[in-house]
Amino acid sequence: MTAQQPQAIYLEDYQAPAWLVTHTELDFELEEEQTLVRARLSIKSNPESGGKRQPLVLNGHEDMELLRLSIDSQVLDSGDYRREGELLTIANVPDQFVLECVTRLLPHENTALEGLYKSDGMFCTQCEAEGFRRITFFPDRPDVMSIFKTTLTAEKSRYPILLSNGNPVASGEESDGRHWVTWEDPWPKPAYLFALVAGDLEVLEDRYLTASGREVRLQIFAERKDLDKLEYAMESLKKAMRWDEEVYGREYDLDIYMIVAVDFFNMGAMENKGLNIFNTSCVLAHPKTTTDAGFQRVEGVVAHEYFHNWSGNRVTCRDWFQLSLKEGFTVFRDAEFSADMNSRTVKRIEDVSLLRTAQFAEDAGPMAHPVRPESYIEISNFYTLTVYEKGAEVVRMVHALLGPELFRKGSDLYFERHDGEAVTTDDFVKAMEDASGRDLTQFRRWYSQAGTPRLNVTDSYDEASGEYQLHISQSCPPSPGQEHKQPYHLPLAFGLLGMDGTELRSGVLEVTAEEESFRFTGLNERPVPSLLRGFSAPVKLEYDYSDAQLLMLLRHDTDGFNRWDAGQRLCIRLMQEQIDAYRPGAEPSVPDALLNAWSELLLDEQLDPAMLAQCLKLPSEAQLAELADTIDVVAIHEVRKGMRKVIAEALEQQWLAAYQRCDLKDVAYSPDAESIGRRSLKNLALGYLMSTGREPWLELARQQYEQSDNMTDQLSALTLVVHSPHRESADELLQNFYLQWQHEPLVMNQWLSVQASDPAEGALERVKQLSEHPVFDAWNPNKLRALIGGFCGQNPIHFHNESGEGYAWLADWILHLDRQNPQVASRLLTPLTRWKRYDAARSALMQKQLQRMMDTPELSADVYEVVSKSLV
Ligand code: B3K
Ligand code: ZN
Repeated sequence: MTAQQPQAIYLEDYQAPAWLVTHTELDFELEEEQTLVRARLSIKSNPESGGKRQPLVLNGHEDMELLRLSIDSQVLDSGDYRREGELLTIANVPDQFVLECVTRLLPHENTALEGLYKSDGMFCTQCEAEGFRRITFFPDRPDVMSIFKTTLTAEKSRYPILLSNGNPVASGEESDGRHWVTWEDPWPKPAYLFALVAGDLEVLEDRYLTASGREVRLQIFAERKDLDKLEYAMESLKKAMRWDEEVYGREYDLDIYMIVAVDFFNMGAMENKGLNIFNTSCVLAHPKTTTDAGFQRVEGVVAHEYFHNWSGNRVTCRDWFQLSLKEGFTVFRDAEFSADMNSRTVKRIEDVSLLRTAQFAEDAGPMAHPVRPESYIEISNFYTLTVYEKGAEVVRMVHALLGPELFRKGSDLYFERHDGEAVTTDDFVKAMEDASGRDLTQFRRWYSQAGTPRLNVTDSYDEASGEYQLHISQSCPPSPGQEHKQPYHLPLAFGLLGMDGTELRSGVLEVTAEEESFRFTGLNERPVPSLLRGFSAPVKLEYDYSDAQLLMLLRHDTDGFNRWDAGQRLCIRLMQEQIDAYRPGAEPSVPDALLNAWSELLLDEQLDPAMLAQCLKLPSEAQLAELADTIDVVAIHEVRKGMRKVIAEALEQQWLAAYQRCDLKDVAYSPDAESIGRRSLKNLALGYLMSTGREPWLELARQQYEQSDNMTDQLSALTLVVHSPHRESADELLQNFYLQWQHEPLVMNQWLSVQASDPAEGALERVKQLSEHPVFDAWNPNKLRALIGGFCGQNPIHFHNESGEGYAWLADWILHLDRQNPQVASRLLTPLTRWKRYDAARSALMQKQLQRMMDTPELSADVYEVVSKSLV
């Protein structure tokens, strides 16, 4: 426990800022041992904050050294202000004044990677959410928007590139080998969007002509060795710019758009105005070193950060409780972009799978919170799947309820009405209401209530009258601080099918009541309902389907998503029965009806391979865990593995045929949707073949490993061999892979992950050894996520080993990392927070580690919040 426990802050306490900063001028002297920052803030009282003059309160991190403070050129002495914790208060200030402040920073010692820090010798920044207060004293809150002018001075030979937001307006050289550049950003912005970069970087340049004919200079910067990995990001950026013009009518608003790739970064990327900073893992892409999933991530993240220019930067958040205003909306925008660029159904399946496993688990755990949280201790803990992914689902439902035209009218109104403002999720919904004439009062509960709603559907059919009814009831389980929930307003997309697959009806029902029925007439047979098509609302839907009905939907549903979902439901039911009845050594079984249906699908050459690959994947262990009452990691793992073997053996010839059909041997690698689909089916087929345990397929995998010209096929083969019982081959290929790729950090992350998730005996020992390996770097978040996140998140049978050693290992790491990088420490903690979901012995062991952390003095606010909430 910390000496003084970190305090929560509440949405209901929000007050408009007492002071505004109209202009911010920053001078950085970047040196090896220190950085001096001179800030010049033009401050005036906020006429909207309620009259009475208030003291000036600025945020400033405790580690920051204050060298000088003046108001209108009058230097203040220490009696004129008070510094307490993160706050600096000046009691007497005029109505309007210029505050000057000089601070001294030590970026090379900044291991939290927030504020100004060094990544591989270059200077860079991360200011969202509250990093700017580590650079200078400032009202560091998103509703204070200021026009920034920034001058960077540094030694020219080490830091030839000096970048900040906006446009470069002046530059020069000093006699001592230093040079400087001044940047001006004409758009007022909150401090969290400030950025600078200084380094020795190479650049890929391009141009973009906006719809209204303005030319924008596009630049992507990276270290010299990565210059050949930037083209895909550049193409993605141009596609995103075009798409936002066409779909949302949004144009870019500066003359220059820059992206910089850095290797040390706490998350994926950051949308700083005109100067995005990216984790290398989300911008570098090359067929030899990047998998298909990696290419798609680059496309999606480049687009996401670009879309923020409107949904986030031009219209920003009033306070951090409103985070989903920009994140939920922007995730919805990037998901639609990716759907338009690739396969819509496959993108939807991938997103829903993530939601159902990880977000549903979050919604059912101790950190559950509404899309718009009501309180937080540390905002960094709220960059969650709920705020991002569920937030995107909420926007998707608005889209479904209004339809595309009215939704576009609503987004136009939102951008026009709030351009240059810091607003709330309510303002977003209001714009949608005003543009459409719809009442979304009840719908707003999606923002304020946590938890995953359940929809229970039954039906009745009257043969004599041909009348069919759907009876729908909804409920939502309690979540921390919210015992009772009110009913939600949601769109339920549906179809009614005849048993031969003919579609009899389709449409969207608007569900609003706790219980209600919908009536359909003129039906000559009892239909099979296809419910929640396209996953039209983020709920758990229960309907008592027979196996025959699910098989029919798997074969015939016109909604691709529900076709896939019908297959998943069948498998889940089958797997759950065997998990519940599991005894060590039991032989899993798969009914012929399912094998026949899969065989039929596999032989259907007309089917899109990407879609087929999705349909033929068994639900993941994580998904089965989320659905269990008490999670039995061993039963889940063994049943899934056993069923895979049965399916592999029964359909061996079909898998081989699919493998051969999808092999793109003589075609050059391309990350287009069709080729990605073929590779995913091919590698799925190879996985099933390997599951038979037969020698020829080991040879096939080794051959693929050796002969493939791309990382997707090479890494798939490596993973399958490493995760198979063929230890000798596994070790040989791991060594070979290491020697081939040891100088490519992103590939080495994969090498670590493959081993961290290896289910073979001795996994904990292996990851402990890997943590001593030269490629592992405990200061680098990507390496930590690959090894520690990989083991604790992707290797459930070993992390949850009944000895409890996996839990202790994770807790040791968290306590170590908490002192160096609290954000990363707090994120890695997630698997332990789920302790209540496991059997008594395991949950006691997990709880013990949480308690051990809780008893540790001086925990960061980040880790303290997660640990203390988990123990309740
Ligand atoms: N807005 C950033 C996330 C910042 C996280 C700060 N802890 C990236 C994004 O969502 O686009
Ligand atoms: Zn975002």
